[in-house]
Amino acid sequence: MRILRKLRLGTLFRGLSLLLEDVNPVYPMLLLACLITILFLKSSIEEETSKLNSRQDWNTATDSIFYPGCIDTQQYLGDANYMGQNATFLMLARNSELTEVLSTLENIESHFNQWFHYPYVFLNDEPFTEEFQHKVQQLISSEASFGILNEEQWTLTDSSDLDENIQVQGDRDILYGDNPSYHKMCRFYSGWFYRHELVQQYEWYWRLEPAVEFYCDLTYDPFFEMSKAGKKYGFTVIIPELQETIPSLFRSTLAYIRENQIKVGSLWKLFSMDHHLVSNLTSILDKLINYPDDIMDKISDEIAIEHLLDHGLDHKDTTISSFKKLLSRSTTPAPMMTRKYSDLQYNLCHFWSNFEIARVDIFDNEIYRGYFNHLDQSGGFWKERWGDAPVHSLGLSLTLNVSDIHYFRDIGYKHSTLQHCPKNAQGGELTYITTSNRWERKNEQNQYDKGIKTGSGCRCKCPNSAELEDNQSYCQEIWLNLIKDPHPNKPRKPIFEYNELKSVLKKDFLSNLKTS
Ligand SMILES: Nc1nc2c(ncn2[C@@H]2O[C@H](COP(=O)(O)OP(=O)(O)OP(=O)(O)O)[C@@H](O)[C@H]2O)c(=O)[nH]1
Ligand SMILES: *[C@@H]1O[C@H](CO)[C@@H](O)[C@H](O)[C@H]1NC(C)=O
Ligand SMILES: *[C@@H]1O[C@H](CO)[C@@H](O)[C@H](O)[C@H]1NC(C)=O
Ligand SMILES: *[C@@H]1O[C@H](CO)[C@@H](O)[C@H](O)[C@H]1NC(C)=O
Ligand SMILES: *[C@@H]1O[C@H](CO)[C@@H](O)[C@H](O)[C@H]1NC(C)=O
Ligand SMILES: [Mg+2]
Repeated sequence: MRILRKLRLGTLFRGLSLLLEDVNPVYPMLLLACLITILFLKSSIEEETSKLNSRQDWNTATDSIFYPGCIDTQQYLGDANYMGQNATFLMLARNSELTEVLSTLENIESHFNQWFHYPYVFLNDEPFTEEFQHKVQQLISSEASFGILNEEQWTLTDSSDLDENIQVQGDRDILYGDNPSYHKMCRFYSGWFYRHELVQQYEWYWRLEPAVEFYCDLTYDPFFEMSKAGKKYGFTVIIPELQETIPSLFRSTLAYIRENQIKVGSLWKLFSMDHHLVSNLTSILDKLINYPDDIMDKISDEIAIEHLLDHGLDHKDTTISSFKKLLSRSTTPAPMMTRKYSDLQYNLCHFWSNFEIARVDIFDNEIYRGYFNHLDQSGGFWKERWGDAPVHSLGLSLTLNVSDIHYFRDIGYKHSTLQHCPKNAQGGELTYITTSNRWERKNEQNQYDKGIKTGSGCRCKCPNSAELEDNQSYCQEIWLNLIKDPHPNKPRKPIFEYNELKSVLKKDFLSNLKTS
């Protein structure tokens, strides 16, 4: 390819030189320089593109894509080993959101459910109108049930300072903080959805919201594949929460763990930052060392200061530098770690819970229910604006391991302004076969993105706007490191022992002293 390009360039250049024979020979040279620059820029852009996160292979032994690209759904459904699961879609919605609800349903039916016919559960804090129920039923290829939430499930507290607390959150511009129904929605999804009688009839659910979009076809059954792989919770987006919405959520979580002596799962590592990096530290160093970058710096300082105190001042540069370290330590207060509790801190990461494919029983158990009750009693659902997403993530990490979680990387999904849309799998685009003329795709509707070798998507059509995987938070990085870890369930341990590390660093210090 490269050689061909060069050959063509050579011909072009010779052609141009003939044309420009009478012209100052500098011009063709300039032209050539321009062309070379353009080619160079093009290839360096190509190289940058190939480094993008979204173009990497993320499959590991702990979590990988079920089927990259499309599969033959009719053959899949006919396989003797295939079993439809005891599963439903679940959506909480208002009557006023009918248009947005129908838009979600069109999306999920055309991209998935026209082949699988899973039922739907719709929930609302007031009765659904006839029109709502009728229009929904007309659109879907399966059954729908419509439920109402009771008083207990859709409430906050009868405390007299409820309004004031909500208003203060508004004054402080906390996102949705001054919206009581938003608080109720978060509380409902945190602790009640799985107890609703309609949801109790199923083993699995797929949560949907009004006005979400799916960009690819899903030609296999995610419930069945999760079940086969022993997965319990699936997500499409992991991002950090806004700290102001959850100031005391983590402290409350730690209290629950302590009071009930819970042995957390390895999923806990995805959400908690451990500041206990070196064991057996002195109490001063324990305050000074909080992040990996602090370790070598602070212990080297300690060695220099100790040496100075033992040997006194002389006029050597190293002694002066040690003296400066002592001075700096005595005049700099230890950093304030306002969000650190017993060496742990919530890193704010959470699975974005507006999309979930999960088992009902990971919530419907004693530990999770106890956790929700504990949180509910602390008042955080109205005194603060705890979202159901961080509550689900932290709550599930009490019992689940990293290996119980599946990243649905191949599901292209958009909610509000954020989206994840996968690259198609190269050569994995089977012909789209619809089961109803309603979902027929004509002409350009039936044209999809070009695939790449590491792609996972089936017949995706991605928008041009920002891809989350390429503009991601540290949360994605932590997830990747955990699934790459060959022993993700091993408990986290401090990286170093203080005395060992100190003796190594002290040798360095002394040998530098000799040479200086
Ligand atoms: N029935 C009912 N549903 C609600 C209520 N508040 C929220 N919901 C539903 O809960 C889901 C999430 O609520 P939203 O207010 O859209 O929250 P969000 O999606 O995080 O925020 P946006 O990005 O602003 O849409 C949606 O399915 C809503 O339809 C309510 O008061 N009654
Ligand atoms: C589905 O699961 C629910 C909850 O576990 C159970 O009560 C119900 O009997 C199951 N239904 C079928 C058809 O297996
Ligand atoms: C902790 O430090 C003390 C002295 O500072 C040392 O005697 C002891 O062996 C250390 N403990 C461990 C586990 O290394
Ligand atoms: C998580 O892993 C630990 C250690 O391997 C294991 O004992 C435990 O049963 C696992 N938990 C779940 C929910 O699978
Ligand atoms: C990354 O996200 C930020 C904020 O969400 C946005 O302003 C920026 O344009 C995005 N960059 C890319 C390359 O998508
Ligand atoms: Mg919404």
